[in-house]
Amino acid sequence: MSYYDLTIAGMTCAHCVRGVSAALARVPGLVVEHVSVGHARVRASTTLAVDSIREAVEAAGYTLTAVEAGGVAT
Ligand SMILES: [Cu+2]
Repeated sequence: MSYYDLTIAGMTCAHCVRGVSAALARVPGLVVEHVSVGHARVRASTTLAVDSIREAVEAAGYTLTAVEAGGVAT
């Protein structure tokens, strides 16, 4: 498992935070650590394609603008 810090455009309020949280929670293999306006931190196996994260965010109506892979989560 690795951390991914996601930068997400289009989020403005708590409603957006809930929407993104729900969308990310539906991605198989993804553990949602934290979501705030414009940002999310998730844990995922290194084999999970970033495309899956991108698709979930975009299906919810937001735009994934950056993904930063963090350290290995224990
Ligand atoms: Cu909102």
